[in-house]
Amino acid sequence: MFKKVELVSKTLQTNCLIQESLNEIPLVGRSNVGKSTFLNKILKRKIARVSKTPGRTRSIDFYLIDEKFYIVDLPGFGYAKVGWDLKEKWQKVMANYFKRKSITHVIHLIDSSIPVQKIDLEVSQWISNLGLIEILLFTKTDKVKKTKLKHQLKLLSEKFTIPVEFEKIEFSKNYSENQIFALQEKFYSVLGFE
Ligand SMILES: Nc1nc2c(ncn2[C@@H]2O[C@H](COP(=O)(O)OP(=O)(O)O)[C@@H](O)[C@H]2O)c(=O)[nH]1
Ligand SMILES: [Mg+2]
Repeated sequence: MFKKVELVSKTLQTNCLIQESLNEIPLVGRSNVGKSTFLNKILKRKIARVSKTPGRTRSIDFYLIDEKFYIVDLPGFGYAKVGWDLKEKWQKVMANYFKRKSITHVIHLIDSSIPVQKIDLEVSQWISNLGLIEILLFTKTDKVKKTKLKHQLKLLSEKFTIPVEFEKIEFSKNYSENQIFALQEKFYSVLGFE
């Protein structure tokens, strides 16, 4: 489905972002939620570094998909050790980034294998205050027993005030080609492409 993927811009300075043009769909998540793993799978190449040390990726990376839209990898939050928790730098940088008119939806990655995290609820509220549509993407679903997964995702979803009509997306690093293909299609449909 994604035919052409290019990393077109990588920057830490929000005043150096590429011009607003095509739609862009940002990915946010706590450090270690599995964001790089997800990106590598959905982009089908090892573009994003899967890091053993949380909180390392701090740039804003624009991936141009089929010359139609961008998937934007944002710095992880919630890793206070490197001064990159929610209140400090993350919010400052993000407040600037999220002013962009080319953003309507935000994909918020949530670790399905652990209980809901306060910081995730704060980010969710923050996204909602900006008037953006939040889509929850549950990662690491392979770590939860199959018989428990549905219940666990329901429990987590209930903590977030996302309108029921919005799909919650599931993901595991063990997903097959076909499952990845379906996820790519979802990106297209979320942004209103065929
Ligand atoms: N079991 C399992 N582990 C995962 C999954 N996704 C990521 N991980 C592990 O979680 C850790 C953090 O992953 P990473 O992609 O670097 O997270 P990031 O900090 O959000 O970019 C790594 O050790 C990954 O191997 C998944 O779907 N299933
Ligand atoms: Mg990462």
